[in-house]
Amino acid sequence: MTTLIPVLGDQLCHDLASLRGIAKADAVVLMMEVADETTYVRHHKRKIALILSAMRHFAEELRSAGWRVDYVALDDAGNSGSFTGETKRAIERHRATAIRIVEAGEWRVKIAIDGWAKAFGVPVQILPDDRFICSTLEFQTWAQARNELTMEFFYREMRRKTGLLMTSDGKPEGGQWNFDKDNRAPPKRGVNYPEPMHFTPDKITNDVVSMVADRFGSHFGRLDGFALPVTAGQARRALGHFVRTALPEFGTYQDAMVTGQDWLFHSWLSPAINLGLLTPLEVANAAADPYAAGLVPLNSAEGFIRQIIGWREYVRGYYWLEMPEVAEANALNATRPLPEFYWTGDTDMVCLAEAIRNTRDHGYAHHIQRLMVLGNFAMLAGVRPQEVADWFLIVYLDAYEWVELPNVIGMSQHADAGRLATKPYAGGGAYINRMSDHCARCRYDVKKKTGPDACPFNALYWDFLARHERRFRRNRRMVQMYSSWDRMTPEMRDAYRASAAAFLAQLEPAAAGWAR
Ligand code: FAD
Ligand code: DLZ
Ligand code: SF4
Repeated sequence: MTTLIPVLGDQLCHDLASLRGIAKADAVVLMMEVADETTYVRHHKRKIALILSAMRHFAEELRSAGWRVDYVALDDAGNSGSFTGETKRAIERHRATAIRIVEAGEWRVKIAIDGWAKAFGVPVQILPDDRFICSTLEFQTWAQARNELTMEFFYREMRRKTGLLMTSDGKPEGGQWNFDKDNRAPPKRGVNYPEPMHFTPDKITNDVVSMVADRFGSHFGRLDGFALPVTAGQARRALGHFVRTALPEFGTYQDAMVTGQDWLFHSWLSPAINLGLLTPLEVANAAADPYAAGLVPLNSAEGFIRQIIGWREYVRGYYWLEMPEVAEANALNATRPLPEFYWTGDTDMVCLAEAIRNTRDHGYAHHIQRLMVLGNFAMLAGVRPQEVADWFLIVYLDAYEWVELPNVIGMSQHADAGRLATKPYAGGGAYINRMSDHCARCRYDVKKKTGPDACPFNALYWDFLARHERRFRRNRRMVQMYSSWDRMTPEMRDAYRASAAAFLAQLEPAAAGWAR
């Protein structure tokens, strides 16, 4: 009697639910490199290399721990190219009598797995993914009791549940749940930004990198200089390094953007967490402990922990609550194709060019670059949200649909009609100027309102508000913006709209077929 335990590429955790409570002698762990997953969108080259290298390392570790592991490599003869095809072949190879698997992170894969019991004629046990702090069922129960899915209230529940940053009498540390108001400092001159920890690639990684260069050479992104953590041990070292070198300033500069500084005080841990190399609880604890020891200020510890046990858990709950409809949501009826410069970085807008350079070089841009530069521009320009979502899914090393889609469709494009965020994250040049040093280097003038030399974000911002006036005028969080619009002369309003139209008319659309 052999149980087959498929472990998917983002389930690289030794404490995975499917690996617990079963005798190693009765099981075969199946890991599959498959063409379907490497190409369902044309992922960044570095992302494919990261995932396959981490999978190969994990398989080695499982073998060392005494598991029988059947590892199917991408180039193996007979590889069918799909999870379903490879699982079927493995059942036959091992005469497996049962399958045990942790629920998939993405809808597409869940639907495939749901069909396995019938297709293969063996029992399939699908276990909840308890690496998350909040189960999908718990989130559904929480959501059903509310009209609005306010992240802040969800986050408080997670603080209570985990006890993180809570006093012994059940109050939040520092008397407040959220210290975001202390976390909006613009960049200062003379700040020393730490580098993330680099890991020299070993033979496994070098082999994968060569294979990716050969096979996926036409995909977006740079592959040279690969130095990411690919094992849990390395990821833990990277976490320790972040806590020591960057966490104390994380909160203060969380929203800042600086030309040439690709990480600032951010952790760059999302790829490792999303792969399963680190659990969210161990990451959150690693920030709470130095706070308790007086080594990290509360605004930083709280700001960081909120991202992990608040936002990350919240978007995952939202994904499973709202799928599959949310993938097609387009509340603002945006139809413009993605501009070509999202692929080339060839734009005079320094804020966008910088974010795209960082994305091409590392498969990374930090949250404010994603939200207030790349996402904001796409929303103001009226780019079709599904194209925006495909782009984000392709280019970021941490992008899996469960986390990418809510952030794009809900948070950044407002395409879900405000289910995730009651107000669109729209901003003009003034916001980017306040939070970055980009505008001083830009050929556009951030202070100019209209005309060919004016910062395009300014006219696009007002044009967006004008285009969607019927939807947003009554939004109580946008009253101030519409009263500013109302105070403008009709000539000024016309000038904004004409400037936006002229800018949008010269945008070159990306060549067809870029996503798949
Ligand atoms: P830090 O700033 O150091 O934050 C710490 C951790 O908090 C991150 O590692 C991450 O695990 C978590 N986190 C922070 N914000 C979020 C969030 N909004 N949602 C989920 N987790 C969060 N994150 C992804 O992991 N994958 C994505 O595909 C992704 N797509 C995004 C798309 C858009 C349009 C936006 C606005 C945000 C997106 N995010 C995504 C969230 C966030 O930008 C990244 O998690 C973060 O930039 C990762 O870098 P870091 O590890 O340095 O994060
Ligand atoms: C993203 C990705 C890629 C590029 N390749 C693989 C792969 O070959 N094998 C695998 O198991 N997983 C891969 N992944 C991650 C999967 O897309 C992810 O594990 C599932 O979609 C479930 O979220
Ligand atoms: Fe971006 Fe406008 Fe500033 Fe240029 S001036 S960097 S386009 S915000």
